[in-house]
Amino acid sequence: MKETLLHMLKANENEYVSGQDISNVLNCSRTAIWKHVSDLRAAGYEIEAVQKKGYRLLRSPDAVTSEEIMLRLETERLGRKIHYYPSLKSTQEMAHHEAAKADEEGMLVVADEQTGGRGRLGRSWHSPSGTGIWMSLILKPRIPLQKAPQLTLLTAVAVVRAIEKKTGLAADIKWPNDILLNGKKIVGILTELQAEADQIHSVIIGMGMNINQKLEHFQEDIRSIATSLHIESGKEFVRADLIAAVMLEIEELYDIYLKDGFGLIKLLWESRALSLGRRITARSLNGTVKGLAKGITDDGVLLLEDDEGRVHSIYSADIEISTNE
Ligand code: BTX
Repeated sequence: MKETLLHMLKANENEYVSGQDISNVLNCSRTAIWKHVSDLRAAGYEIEAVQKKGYRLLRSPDAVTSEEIMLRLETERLGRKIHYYPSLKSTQEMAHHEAAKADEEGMLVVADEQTGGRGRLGRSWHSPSGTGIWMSLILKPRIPLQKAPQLTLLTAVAVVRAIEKKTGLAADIKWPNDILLNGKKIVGILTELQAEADQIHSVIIGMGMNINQKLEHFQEDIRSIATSLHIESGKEFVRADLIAAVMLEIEELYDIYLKDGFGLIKLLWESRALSLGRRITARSLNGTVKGLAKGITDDGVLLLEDDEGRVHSIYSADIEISTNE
């Protein structure tokens, strides 16, 4: 209901929408309308109410609420069910909880702020309120366990394409899950699984996107490695617009992936990858390997040729790209 009201106000921006029209569409009383208007005001919308004229929307906040995303969403399946939280420890943690209960895929968990955002290997992800996009998408593909990393690469391509469409900025992908702008991290992707034996039950794709942060929003320890769309362009972006664009890109690529496999996604990924053909250092729990990044396999595994000509399959690691070679 609140969503329909917002839709009506936005469709008639700068004009009054009469209480009678609203109550006809929503099929509710004037008191109920007033309650919805109060809720929207509490969420940051400036709505003018004038007797005999009706309601007029003056300003919308840069919110990542379900209503703001839904207004912009063009997907068929993904993101059609949204759980929004003003503040949450981690959308990833909440999505795990939801994924275990749901049979359908496509649910999106979004938070305006995360107090315990997670990166890989127990690292933390800085997620201040009102600035970035912190969200987790639940997918339920029928694919074998070892193919799950392909979805991280698919997501990286989708996010890069969405950023380019909405901002004109061309970001690069650093295997496996970082998206960089001018060499600094703008997006982190965390893919986690719920599986039984060899069967995937759910894939939970966490995305942390730095959008409107200024440099001082970042903690000192990451200022030299992190950036935001605002820092790189000087502009401010509507976060819900970017969320809708990311959902659309993921859905398009995911449909291709389910129908035709990883082939096209792999090509798209390779065309955006920073590390291929470069000398890199891969650090993982199993040790450090240095060498030439030869490519990725059809499962999304990185192939690294060391100085003795041996090719290593790297499943998970932090990559450092040599700058002088
Ligand atoms: P990662 O382990 O590759 O990166 C984590 C590292 O990135 C940190 O150790 C820190 O150095 C740096 N870092 C932390 N916060 C930021 C930031 N805001 N911008 C740039 N660099 C940063 C990458 O992990 C995967 C991150 C996924 C985050 C999403 S947010 C929604 C979902 N919920 C959740 O708890 N995690 C995911």
